[in-house]
Formats: sequence, C-alpha cells, structure tokens
Amino acid sequence: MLPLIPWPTEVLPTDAPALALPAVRLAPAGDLPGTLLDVVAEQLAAVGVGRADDGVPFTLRLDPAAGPAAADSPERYSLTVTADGVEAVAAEPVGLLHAARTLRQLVERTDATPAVPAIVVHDAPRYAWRGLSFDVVRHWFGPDDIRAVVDLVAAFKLRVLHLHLTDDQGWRLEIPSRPELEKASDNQVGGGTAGFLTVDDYAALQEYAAARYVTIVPEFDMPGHVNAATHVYGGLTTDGLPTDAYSGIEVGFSRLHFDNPTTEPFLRDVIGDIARMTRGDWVHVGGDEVLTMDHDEFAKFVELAARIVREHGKTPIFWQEGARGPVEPGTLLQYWEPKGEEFERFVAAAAAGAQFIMSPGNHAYLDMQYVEGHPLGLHWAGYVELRDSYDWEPATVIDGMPAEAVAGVSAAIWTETITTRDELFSMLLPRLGAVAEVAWTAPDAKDFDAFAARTAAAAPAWRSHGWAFHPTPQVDWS
Ligand code: TNX
Repeated sequence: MLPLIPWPTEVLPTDAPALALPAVRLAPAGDLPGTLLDVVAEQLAAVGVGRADDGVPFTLRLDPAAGPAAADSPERYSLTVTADGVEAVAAEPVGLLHAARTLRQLVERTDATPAVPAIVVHDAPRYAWRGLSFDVVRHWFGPDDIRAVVDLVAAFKLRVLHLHLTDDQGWRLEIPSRPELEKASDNQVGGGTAGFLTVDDYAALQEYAAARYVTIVPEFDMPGHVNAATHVYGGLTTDGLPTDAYSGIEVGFSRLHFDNPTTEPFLRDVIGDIARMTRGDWVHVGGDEVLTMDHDEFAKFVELAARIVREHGKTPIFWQEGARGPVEPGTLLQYWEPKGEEFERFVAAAAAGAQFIMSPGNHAYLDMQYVEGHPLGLHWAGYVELRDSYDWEPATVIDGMPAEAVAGVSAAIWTETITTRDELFSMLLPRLGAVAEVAWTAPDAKDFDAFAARTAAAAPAWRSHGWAFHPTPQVDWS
C-alpha cells in the first residue's frame, strides 16, 4: 500500500529492491532557486532523510517533456526511484517540489534506515486552483499556527491558502492607512484575548508560503460581516455611533451603507493597503450573507469593490453572492451553499466570463461535524464524514454550468467552535486529503476504499509530524 494522497496520474511500481535513503545529495541539473532546494531538503528531513555530500544522489531537472504523456499542466512532474538513486523531472520548479512531496510520502520508516520503493510516477493535477479557506477571525490563529497549516496544505500539493481576515468578531490584519482597526483585534468568539497580523507578520507569512509554492489570498469581507470595522469606525454606520463588540456566532446582521460618504474611502483604504501588501494575484472581497440589503445596493458594492481591486492590478474573488452584481471576465466566484434558485445566476456569471472555485458546504466545509454529536463543528450543511468529502464531482455541482468554468476546488474551515491547533487539525485530517484528491486526481482514478487504505497508511507520518487527526470509523486504522 503506497500512502500517496492525492493519488497520482500514473504509478508504475518496479521489481527493483527498495532504495535505502539515510540521506540524499541534492544534484540540481542547471540553475534552480536555492530556496527550492532548501524546501526539498526540508520535506525529506520531515521523514528522517538527511542531506549529505555522500548521500544517495537525488537529481532535479527541468524538462518540458516531464509528466504524463498528454499532460499540459505547468505543475506536471515525473519521479523515478531506482537502485542508483532518485530523479525528479518537472516542467517548472513547483513540479520538482511536488516530486519531493511524493517522495516524502513514499518514505518508509519501519526500521532505523528510511527506505523508498523502486517506482516511477508521472503526475499532473486536474485543477490549477487547489486550496483551503481558513477563518482566523472567529478564533484567532496566529503566525505559527498559520505556518503549520501552510505545511499541511503544501503536503497535499495544494497551492492556495485563503485567509478570512475580517469579520464581525475581529479584524486580523494591520492596515497602515487605518491603524485604529487594531482596536478590533482583541476579541473573538466567546471573548478573550486574540490578535492580529502586523504588516511584517503578513509579509513573512507570504514569504514562507511562497517558498513552498503556496499563495496567500487575503479576504476583507464586505459589505456584511463588518462589525469589527463598525465597532472602530462609528462613521460607517447610519447613526454615526460605533457598534458594540460582538463575540457570538450569528451571521448576517452587520453591514456597510453604500451612500454613506465614509464608505468608499474606507473600501479604498483597506483594499488598497491589502493589495499593496499582497504578493499573489488575488484579493477576496467577501460578499456573503448580507441579509439586510436590497439587491441594487448590494450590486453597487460588488461593482465598486471589484473595480478597486482591479485598479490595484489584482483579480477580485467573491463568495457566490457576487453573481448578484455585475461580473467582469476573470472574476472568481467561490461556491459554498447549494441554493438551486441561484444556479441560473451562476451559469449567467460563467457565461459573462467568471470562473468558479468549488467549496460546497456538504462536501468541502471541514468545520461541519463528522457525525451527529461530534464534539466540534456545526451542521447547517449536514454532517460531513470522510466519504462525503471524497465522493463528489466539482464539474457537476452547479446544473447547467460548463465544466470549463470550474477553476478548481477549495476546502474551507470556519472556526466558531475550533479553538486550538489540535482541534483544527482533527477537523482538517483526514478530510483535507479527500478534498485534495478531488482537486488533483482524475475522476476515473478515484476509489474511496483505496483512498481510505492510503489514509490509514499515511497516519503514522501524521503522528510523527504532530498532526492531530480524527480516527473516523470509515478508515480501518489497524
Ligand atoms: C457560512 S461560508 C459562512 C461563514 C460561517 C460558516 C460556518 C460563508 C461564505 N459564510 O460566515 O462561518 O457558514 O460554517
């Protein structure tokens, strides 16, 4: 049983004996970024494989012919393990890191010397957009926890970590033009001390993620979910009075007002600063669950926020509600709630050039309880056991939507009920592996029983990395 998650395009075991791998000597053919080699070494160090001049040769080479025969993804790669050493070949540097991640999952540590089976892998992802959306507002998770989550998503070859940074309970990112927002950082669900990413924290996090080929996508959620902002800036409300701090878990009650003269300057300051601080191409501007605003006012917010994001050279992302506004080609919409009556709107948005990130609550919301009575999580989208996270098809979730309109898949974890890193990881694992496989693996190569067996085989490594996981009865862990 090869503990590979997500399952690759082609796996060709060979008859050659396993290769002992106490240490590797990284042998880049041609110029490769030094940070890439360091991160490759870090992947192997995590499973006890050192880096040494007299180690087993591990050749890393760029070659457009890498990967499965028909693959055109820039992430395609091949990995070959023989008795003489290891070779990774990829079209682009990210593929070399994917090869190292595959190698990391293959390392067996049953005895003192790590070893890998002799094998050939040709691999490429189905979707380019493979991510996790992570709420660091409802309960505060700081830079160390976020880095641990970067490591986890990277291990499953995901490319995007979307951070939900603002909501009713707190504001989690320093905005230099609006320094008072820090006053809204020391609150979370249930009250208590929380925190805030400074400009430097945010830059360092993005650098850490970028070295692992993970892009941080920041979200400023508007025009709802803004109580942290109205708590600091009373001028954003209609009576000019600041709202009270909020530490409950209701949604939908807070809002901005389009015609209030303070509103557009606030959007321009916040979106402008976030865009300037962000290395990636995207800024998420929310748009979800505004339950107290009419259609026309909401549409004006969508148009304005998208325009400001574009003025700063970034691409806007909205939750699916963004389809209620004018949609420009290239806009990304994140599907989350199965609302059949909105499907026509989504199809129209796709026809206008929008692309969809699929995060269906009943499959990809990893803050849903596994089963009734599970000690953590909510259940508004149902109970989401491992198999529910695995058995779904992104291209057919929205009736009538062309398959090409799907940019990819994002799992999501909201933290109303989740307070510690172990709780967080026990909701992410093993389900994040299932969503990663939905995003990466060809539909006809998926098989839940095989996935469950690979999950069991991966668990010892998770334990040794200190990654908590939920021992769902859908897996035979023995
Ligand atoms: C819906 S998903 C929300 C969040 C909640 C989440 C809880 C979305 C766009 N909005 O505000 O935290 O449900 O599962």
